Amino acid sequence: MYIGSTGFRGLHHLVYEVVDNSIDEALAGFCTKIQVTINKDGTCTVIDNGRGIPVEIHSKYNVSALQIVMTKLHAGGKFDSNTYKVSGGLHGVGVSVVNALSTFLVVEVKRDGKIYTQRYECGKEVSEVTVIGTSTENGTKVTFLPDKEIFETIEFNFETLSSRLRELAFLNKGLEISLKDERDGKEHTFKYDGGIVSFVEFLNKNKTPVNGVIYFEKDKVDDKLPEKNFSIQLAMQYNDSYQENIFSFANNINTIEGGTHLNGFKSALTRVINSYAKKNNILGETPISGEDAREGITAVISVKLSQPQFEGQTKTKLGNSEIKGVVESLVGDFLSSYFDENPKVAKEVISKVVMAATAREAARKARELARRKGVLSGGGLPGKLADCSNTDPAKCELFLVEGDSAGGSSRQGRNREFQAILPLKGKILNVEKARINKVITNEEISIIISALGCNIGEEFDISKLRYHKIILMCDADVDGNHITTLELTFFYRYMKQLILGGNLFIAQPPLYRIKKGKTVHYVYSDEEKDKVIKELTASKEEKEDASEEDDNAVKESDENAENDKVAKDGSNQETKKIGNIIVQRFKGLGEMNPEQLWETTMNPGTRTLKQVRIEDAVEADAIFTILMGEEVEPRRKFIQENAKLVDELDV
Ligand code: 0RA
Repeated sequence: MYIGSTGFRGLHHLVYEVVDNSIDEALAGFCTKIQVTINKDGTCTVIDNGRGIPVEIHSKYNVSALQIVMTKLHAGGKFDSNTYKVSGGLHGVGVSVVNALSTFLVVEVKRDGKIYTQRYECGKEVSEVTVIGTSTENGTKVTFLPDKEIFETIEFNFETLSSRLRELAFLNKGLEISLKDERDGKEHTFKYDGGIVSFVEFLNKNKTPVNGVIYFEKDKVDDKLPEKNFSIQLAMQYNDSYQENIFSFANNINTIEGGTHLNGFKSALTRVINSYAKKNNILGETPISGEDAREGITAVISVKLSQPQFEGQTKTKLGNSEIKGVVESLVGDFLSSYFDENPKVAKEVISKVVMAATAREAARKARELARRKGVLSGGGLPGKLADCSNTDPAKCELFLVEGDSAGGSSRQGRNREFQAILPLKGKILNVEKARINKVITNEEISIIISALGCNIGEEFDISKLRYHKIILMCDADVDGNHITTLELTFFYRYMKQLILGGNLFIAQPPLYRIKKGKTVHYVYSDEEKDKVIKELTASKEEKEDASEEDDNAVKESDENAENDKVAKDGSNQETKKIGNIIVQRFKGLGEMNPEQLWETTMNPGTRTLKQVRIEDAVEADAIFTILMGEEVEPRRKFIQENAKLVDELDV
């Protein structure tokens, strides 16, 4: 499929595909403004002030070029072969795909003093190209309604569009991109004359930088070999945190799986820092590793090339092998002269890096010690781990369970063939505030690392992963959510590959058990509980009990201590009766018996798991920084703005 999916992502890709065509116009130097509007009727409009799609009759097809661009696959508007096309989008298939996937689409072109329009339904023209007015301006306007027969949802999300458009504005210096939501009036305009320098400043907004942004760009244009054209932009700045935050792009596509451009940059950075440190005698006892060189770095690397090869699970890994060497040598040359010319910055950066190396060495020693004591892997598994018997990682699951008592129930309730249990002592270390040596020597974290077997950071090796499903299982309360957040922070910062690979899940334990006669319902939210109770009381015989039911309904809404007292039964679970319906509230995993835990939360046939994904890497980093980092003020602001979520996030 060209748009990748027919879900939420694919829907938004439609907009990006249209916008990509406008960005091509901007790259060719003819467009300065792109305006995206989510209309009240569910359509989306993209307007640009480029040259306008050509309208003249195409000699080969004997129809308007506009109609060809809009209805023929791969026509994509790339008539003039000398503008080297760099946009990725849907691999450049063009707006005709959007058209084919839309119930209707209307295009308007301002060109040669006139305004032209044509309408399409399900990708097919339903009118001629018609002149509807005059204009002294140039540009293209596309309005489309995604086909609800094709897409699971056709409701556009403002925030999703907003963060991608912001990213595109950063990547295309000076281009103005605006987004308006006519459903509620929300509006954003993005224009960054600093380009990716502004991007790095934005990413470091809630962090403390240690130097100014270092910027470098280079274009390699060869008129005789346009397919070899290549450009690179790099912006980087260190901050005083321990996280590495590098965003790489190829042809404006966020290569979340990295690739040769990223590898080239990393090699150059490590090499230049090592040689500078050696030359200036600031190298400590320990050699500087790549991870040391990147501790606290925020960087954006954006390359453009004419024939990108995208690989990997989500086609977001740049594969062109020649690019590694090209980037490594360009960045290497630039950085070494930059450090020579800016010794003050070089000193700041390198002393930070040397500190990182020292801490890492301490961590290594601690790990060695731990290993010798048998805490970490090296063959031995943690004593607390109740492992499964199957040894095929693809079939195995590891539950990280909150607390020993829940650990006990889940150990009894599980299927020991493929489910392993690791009980954790409550709150693990907040890795956002700790350097690697502390992280790795933290008992709970080291246990997680050794149980998983795949190590962390640079030594991460997915082939050693012992379980392909890792399931975070915490109580459905404020504390449980906090623990989940801490665990997510750890996985996001130290084993991001597991999230990208779709290995990380969050279990969904039920909140209530509702029993009437012999039927039992487990429900997972208060709304669902109310719905089930309503359904159960709606039946005929229940109506006879109406008065009793009313009494109990009043009692139920009255959540006070007295009610609790009445409600407690011997099993330490909160129970309420509504007529002949028994509603039992689970206050924690530990209060469920093993069979209940299996049935509701662990049994692959009946449970619900939430898969953890990174929808938006910029947003994810910002949220972890704000929620788990040092600065209090941004956190306060975030909580105020997201008041509804506070309960869930518990910060
Ligand atoms: C083909 C040729 C030219 C421009 C375009 C397509 C074009 C396509 C889109 C799609 C959205 N906005 C667009 N703007 C322009 C070049 C035409 C010329 O040489 O004047």
